[in-house]
Amino acid sequence: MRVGTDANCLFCKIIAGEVPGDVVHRDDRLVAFRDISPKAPLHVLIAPRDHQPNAAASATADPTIVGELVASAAVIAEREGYGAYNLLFNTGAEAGQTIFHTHLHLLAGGITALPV
Ligand code: DGP
Repeated sequence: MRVGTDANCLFCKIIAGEVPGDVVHRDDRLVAFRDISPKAPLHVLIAPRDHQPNAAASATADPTIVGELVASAAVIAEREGYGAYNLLFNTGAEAGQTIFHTHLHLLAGGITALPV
């Protein structure tokens, strides 16, 4: 699958290493990095390399990718020492989405506020 990027997208730049990010996991399909404004002791954003504006668009463009994000969340949570966690996709500005590159919020250890 051809991986699309958007030159104006912050998360595309973090994925490409052009903007610094505290990366906790990367593979050929996705990159996970700590949220700059954490709402829990563990707050990681897991983003596909392919630029799509939201989770539904990613699922349409690449039907297995959303499952891969969820599976990687389990691996990262376990590696960070958490057996329980929350997952969230914000979709649409009215729902609190601010970065229009698909990302799954992984939160664990006690949420202090919803990341919306
Ligand atoms: P959302 O509201 O669902 O679009 O989440 C966007 C998240 O991205 C928000 O929790 C804050 C985070 N964020 C914004 N800018 C940066 C950045 O430059 N680096 C990192 N690591 N996270 C960022």
